[in-house]
Amino acid sequence: MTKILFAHPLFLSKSPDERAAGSPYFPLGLLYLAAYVREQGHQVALFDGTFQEDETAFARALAQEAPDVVGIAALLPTRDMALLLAQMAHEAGHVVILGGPDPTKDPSSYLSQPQVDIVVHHEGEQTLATLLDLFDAGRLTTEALQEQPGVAFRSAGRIQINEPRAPIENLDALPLPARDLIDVDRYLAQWRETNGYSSLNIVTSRGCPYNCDWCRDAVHGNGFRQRSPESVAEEMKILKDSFQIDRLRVVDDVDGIERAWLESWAAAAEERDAAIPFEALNDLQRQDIPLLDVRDSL
Ligand code: B12
Ligand code: SF4
Repeated sequence: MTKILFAHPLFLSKSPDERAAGSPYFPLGLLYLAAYVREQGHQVALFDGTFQEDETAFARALAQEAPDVVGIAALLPTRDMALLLAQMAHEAGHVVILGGPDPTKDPSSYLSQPQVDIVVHHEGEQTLATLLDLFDAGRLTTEALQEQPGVAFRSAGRIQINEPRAPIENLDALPLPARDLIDVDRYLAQWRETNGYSSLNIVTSRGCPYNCDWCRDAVHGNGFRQRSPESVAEEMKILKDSFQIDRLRVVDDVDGIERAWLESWAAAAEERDAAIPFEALNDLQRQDIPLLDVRDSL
């Protein structure tokens, strides 16, 4: 069993814009990864920079958790902090893996930094689990990485970027995000203080069938995959009962594509007393009165 410490390198204390927005969401990608590799038998811990003073808290987490591997997520605005945490983990002797939307877009710009050992690009669950299995077996070597889809690494002084891994087709087979690893109440308190209501994020699908130039190589690819309405409604029920949230934020790449799905979702949520008002990144051209009626029931 390999122990991995995941890290979210966003510190509100160092991000005036995020602090002013007062609407923090913990990135669900890391929680999906943690739930998945935990289910595969690996040990997980998580460092959340959000409410920490500065990066010295990460040094404490490294010492306390003593992980084998450190996995850090990065977006463009958190790149510098992700690389700083990677440096600290590298100096403390851990294997350092970076992943998320920005390393996916440009693995080389991360691997050109010596503190980054491996980049996982695109959807991360299966690739990361394979890397942790290899570590466990003492075989996390450059030779073994040659065979692995979804990774980028340095080999003989050059950066090698392997093909993406085939996407997970059945999203219902994934365990729910490991929200037990974060301080959800702290997030909700922050929401209530700044917005007067509380909100948590949720994923109902992955991928997007469109091809807008600026985001063509999205993390979850061109194949649109949707969870079943029942699985989403069951997760909503858990969130509603456990945290009494006022709203949901649907963080799918794109939504509102399949009207029949939305109608089934509304029915499944009503059946379970799981309906919660939600917001999403939706193209307004897709809206019409019947659709808004469906949404009104959530
Ligand atoms: C929802 C969303 C938001 C929401 C919520 C963000 C949150 N904190 O949850 C809001 C609206 C707040 C937001 C804000 C911003 N966003 Co945004 N957002 C998204 C969106 C649509 C989905 C993200 C998501 O939750 N996906 C679902 C999860 C399950 O997937 P995931 O996070 O990608 O994780 C998977 C893999 O990436 C990988 N992975 C992730 N982390 C790690 C770590 C390791 C170690 C490993 C191995 C793998 C791995 O495995 C995960 C599971 O498969 C993406 C679009 C996209 N397709 O990625 C843009 C996206 C991530 N956002 C983007 C941007 C630019 C921003 C902003 C900077 C916008 C702005 N100017 O303010 C801010 C930054 C916020 C911040 N500081 O975190 C860009 C990032 C581009 C880049 N190169 O980094 C994206 C990719 C949109 C785009 N196409 O340009 N965003
Ligand atoms: S996720 Fe949005 S911006 Fe990206 S390709 Fe799909 S519709 Fe276009």
